[in-house]
Amino acid sequence: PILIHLEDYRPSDYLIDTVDIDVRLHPRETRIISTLALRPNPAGRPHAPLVLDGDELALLGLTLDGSPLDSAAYSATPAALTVHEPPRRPFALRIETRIDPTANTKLMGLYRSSGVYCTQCEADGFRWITYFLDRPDVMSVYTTRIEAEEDEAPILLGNGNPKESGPAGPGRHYAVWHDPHPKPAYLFALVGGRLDRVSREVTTMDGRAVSIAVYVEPGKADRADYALEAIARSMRWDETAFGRAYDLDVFNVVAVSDFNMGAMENKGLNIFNDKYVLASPDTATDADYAAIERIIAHEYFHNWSGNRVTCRDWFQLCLKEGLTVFRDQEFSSDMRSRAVHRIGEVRTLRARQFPEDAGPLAHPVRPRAYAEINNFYTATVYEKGAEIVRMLRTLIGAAAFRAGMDRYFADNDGRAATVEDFLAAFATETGRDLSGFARWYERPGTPVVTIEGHHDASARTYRLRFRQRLPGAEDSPPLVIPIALGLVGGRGPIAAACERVVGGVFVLDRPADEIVFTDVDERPVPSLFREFSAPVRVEMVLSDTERLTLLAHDNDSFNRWQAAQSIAMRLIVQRTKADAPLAEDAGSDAQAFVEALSTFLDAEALSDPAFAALVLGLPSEGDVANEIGVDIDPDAIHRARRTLRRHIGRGLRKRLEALHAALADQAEAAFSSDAASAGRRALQNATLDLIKAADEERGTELAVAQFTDATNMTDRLAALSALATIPGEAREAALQAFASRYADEPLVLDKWFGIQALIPENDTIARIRELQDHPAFAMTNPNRVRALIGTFSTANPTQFARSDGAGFKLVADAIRTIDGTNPQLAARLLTAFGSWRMLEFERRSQATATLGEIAATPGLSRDVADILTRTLA
Ligand code: HT7
Ligand code: ZN
Repeated sequence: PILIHLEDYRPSDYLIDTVDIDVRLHPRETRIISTLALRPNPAGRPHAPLVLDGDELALLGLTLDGSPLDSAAYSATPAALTVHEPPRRPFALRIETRIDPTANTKLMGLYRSSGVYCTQCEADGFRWITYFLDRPDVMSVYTTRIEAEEDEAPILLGNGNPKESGPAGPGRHYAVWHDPHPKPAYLFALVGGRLDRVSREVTTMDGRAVSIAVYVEPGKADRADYALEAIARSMRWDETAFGRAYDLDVFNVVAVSDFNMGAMENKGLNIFNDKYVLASPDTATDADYAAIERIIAHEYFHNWSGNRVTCRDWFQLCLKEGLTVFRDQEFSSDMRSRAVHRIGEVRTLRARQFPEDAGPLAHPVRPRAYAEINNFYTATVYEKGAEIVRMLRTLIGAAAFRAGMDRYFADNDGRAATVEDFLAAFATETGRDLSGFARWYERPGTPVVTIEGHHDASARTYRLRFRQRLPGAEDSPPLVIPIALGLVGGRGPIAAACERVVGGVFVLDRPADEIVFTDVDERPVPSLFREFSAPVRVEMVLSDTERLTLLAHDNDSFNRWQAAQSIAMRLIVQRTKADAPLAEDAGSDAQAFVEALSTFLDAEALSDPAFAALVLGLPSEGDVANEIGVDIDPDAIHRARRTLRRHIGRGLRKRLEALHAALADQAEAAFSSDAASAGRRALQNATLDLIKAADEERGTELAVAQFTDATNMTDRLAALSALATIPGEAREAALQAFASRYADEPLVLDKWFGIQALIPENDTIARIRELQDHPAFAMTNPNRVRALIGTFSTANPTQFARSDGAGFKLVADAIRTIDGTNPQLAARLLTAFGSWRMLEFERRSQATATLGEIAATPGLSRDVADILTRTLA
């Protein structure tokens, strides 16, 4: 594959000050006339040819300053338009192209989703619409004229503010939009279609009236209110938390049903996957509401971190994505429970980013080379990128962080910036040298921090020794690791002094270091990496008793949860390795844990149900596989986890029943999506799950009742999930009832596809093959594919990694089919094979054979070929 290297970056030879783009929408023959005000870039090469990017384009017309160009003066291919000797002064190029939006199944560039014209230009989709300098450091002021049949597309939306609109010949109309803020082409967007709308006014902190609106498919406006209010909350929060106000007269969000990712932050015109817009109590779970709020906020926050300050090149992707994830995390924490939210973030990081960093697709947060940029929208760039920003704040403190952010925005407004520009703002603000810290952007892999503690009773000291290493890169210079910590005793946190701990944080910036606390009378338990202060693996030998001290007495909620997880992990790993039959496991080693959970539930379940639900949740099968790391047998992990759940369920049985009943009684008559109500439902459903683990019959009884009586999707779906793992009539009847009730609701049927994809039984593969023929399923719709095939490959390890290879084959077949229509989607599905080397020999051999078969497929896309080459390397 041809690699693009960061070190080869050079400024564009030409700049484009303004773009006037005229788009005449037509299902098959959309015409685009784009007029570019070009000039040589003083920082570029003099006398360079002008090479504009294209992809599968046909040139219909070309003029320079109003005159047609001589055919010898330029050359045009589907992939590039080259003007050999352009003028050495500003000049205007008028380019006419024609495209077929209906045939566009890649969902990049201009395409149609359920008849609605929409665009997706990040990372390099604009070149599918017209020839352009399609790189983020070329920033232009855009005016967009959109013309369409009035019947087909009564709504016409563009970037920026609406300027004029009116009739354009019989049955046709047009609208002109102008965006005064210079932007790169990847933020260009337009929409044309028949859409319903909800809207309201907001006033910014500087007194600007802004009309915010959400556009959805006809008939779905009643499900758009939550998203609309989430926009208003996001705007307010960015003003308060970061001093950032909105900068246009309108802010529009459009929901479409065919979309490759979650959403896109186009300037003033965010386009969303409808999964992250539409919500009603009957169709959306609490997790859906939280995701909608988060993604609405994320895309809105890009208005500053991404749009006003954009990226110089795609190697700097984390500059906008990591920072914006950090911002959306902080927003969600402020809207909901901070501790509960942080635990959720860390679970995602460990489930998605840690394995990526440990496998063949590992890359630095700022990659140095890529073959296909669309394959670098990864957990590493997004989630680890956000952790780096979080560590920076921990290192310099909240006030300096805010001042640094202000400086970053001020110094880089209207610019295409780099990671160096970002760090420079904080270095200047604090006077600190951040060059050591910058290594986080360059080093792939999850660091391991090993810690030993020693209490000297006579000296009344407690010594902590730290060592850090980066597996596979042991000789690399140390990272700067902020460790938030404290000491905990049998009655709670211990106030002990240590001069190297400032504001509760010790900074480990050497390969090894040690710190000493004084005035420590009792032997303490260290509470380390509070709030998960750095994205590392921690190795420290602690007994279950010590961990239970943390669960009971730490004042850091994250570490209380972590203590319970660590014990559960040890118990599952031990059972996996022993792999004793269910009947032989008496569970005596789990007794203390079960008792501690019981005490915990009595004391806290009803005061913080959301947190209690997390403490009751065991590490997933994937978490356990990642912990063990080699020779994985997913069946053994599944059995071990099920056995432990059964012990816990049996040990807590009475309490669980009582809690389930009490929580069901507390349910409000009218549904509320707020965090308190969601927490109550989370705990109720966690108790149901454990009751089922202890006693399938009782679990079925409770689940059937809950399924029938549920007044919201969270409870209905939790009941269905509980039933889905118990073979029999009750399961099939509930699945059938659910499918009939939601036959006309594609997004809800996705949940139904997903639940069946998760069934850990041998028949699941046959079930999935059958579901692929279900009228509601389509290989061309990314949501459907992710719900059925994606859920199977990422969350059903026993069936995906079956030793006969049937699971791998199912997914490989889907990848090959999808690659012909939507390479981005196919490549994402393929990343499920990223952990194949962890598997035991037989499964590993099956994975190699399947990957080999994919590799032998003729005409693979660059997207899939890139992931495949790296997965097999
Ligand atoms: N900035 C966006 C990333 C993106 C994307 C979105 C939709 C379809 C294709 C895409 N390629 C890249 C979304 C975000 O992270 O905010
Ligand atoms: Zn983003």
